Amino acid sequence: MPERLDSAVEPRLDLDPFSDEFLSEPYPYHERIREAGPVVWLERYELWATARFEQVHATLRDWETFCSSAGVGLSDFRKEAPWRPPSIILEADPPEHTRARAVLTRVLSVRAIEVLRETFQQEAERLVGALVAGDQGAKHGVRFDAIESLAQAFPLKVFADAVGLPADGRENLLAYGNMVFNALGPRNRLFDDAMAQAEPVREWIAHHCSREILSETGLGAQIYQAADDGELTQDEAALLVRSLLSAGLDTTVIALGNAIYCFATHPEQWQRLREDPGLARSAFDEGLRLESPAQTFFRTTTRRVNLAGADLPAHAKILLFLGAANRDPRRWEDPEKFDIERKVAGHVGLGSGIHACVGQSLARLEAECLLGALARHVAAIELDGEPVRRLHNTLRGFDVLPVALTPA
Ligand code: 4MI
Repeated sequence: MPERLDSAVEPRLDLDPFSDEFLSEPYPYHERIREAGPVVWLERYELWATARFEQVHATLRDWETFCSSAGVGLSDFRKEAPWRPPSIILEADPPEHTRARAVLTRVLSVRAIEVLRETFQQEAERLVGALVAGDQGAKHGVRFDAIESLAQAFPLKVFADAVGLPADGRENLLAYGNMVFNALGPRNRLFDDAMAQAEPVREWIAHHCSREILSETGLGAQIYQAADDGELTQDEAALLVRSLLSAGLDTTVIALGNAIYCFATHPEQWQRLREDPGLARSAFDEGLRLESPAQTFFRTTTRRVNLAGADLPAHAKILLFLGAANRDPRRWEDPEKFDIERKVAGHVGLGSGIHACVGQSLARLEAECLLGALARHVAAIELDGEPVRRLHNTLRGFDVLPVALTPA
């Protein structure tokens, strides 16, 4: 662990951001961290942390000082062996990062994925239409678990199809994603449980990164095409497909679930969306801001640096509270309000800078199609029982979200 410099004056806090208590209801803790100072020292893990928008944003953008190649979780890859070979995009710095990023930037660009829109729209109509028609006679509307029936069902179909995965076994992506993101935290019970649950699917994932398994036209095949064109080695192509499988499913499932939760608890915002389904895209972003699926990431200093008065030595880990930055009253007016018409651009729910989510256009396309179809077919959406939270070292979302829909 890095030594604290003698001159360090930043506030010291004795909180565990990875405890069940914190993860169940993080926002009061976020406020304590934000208000204690721009940069704080977390005694329990002996690391720096920031929950303010300005410092989170600045840290994300300064990749030369705050690097990713030592891992973006608590573990420092220079001191501890990672649990899997590092990602060549997430856990890399320029210049290595640049080559991998260029391939995914192209394959996942707005223009490249526009060809998926029609299929996504049809699938969203089919899924929502079937749900709404399923139980017309029900007195209190149509009742189901929105996580399983919407937030999981839709990406499991359209994202996995887009990548080019076979139909069989794709639900393995859920357990794998759960492990990838839990493994960014400390070795607590959540970490161990996620590892144990995903152990049986690790071989399936590795196998499904190979060229022979993937369809000839999907995103996976396009990554292998980049290898054929000399941009990547074949091994790097397999690792970039692994990145798609790691980061592309669980995140969107949680984000869609959180958006549905926001609407179920803010009926007036649902009515706004119904009046103007064109708001679906920015509504999704407002959900990302208010209930950020990726709550935290770490960076590691490459040199001694002063951050808002705190003197950080080289090789120190810093914990960034993205979810808290997205509710920082210094940056957002009425930060706790779900307002789908707010100017939400600039939130850090998808990061910022060279590592900002490379799949964000694909995620937004999924959300636009699913929320748009719901807006056209659903007059009202309400909670229909207690949602069950998923406690998770990085992601904030639900395991179960019982809802009742009134068909339009
Ligand atoms: C930011 S979430 C994430 C991104 C990339 C990867 C995993 C998770 C990966 O494996 O490259």
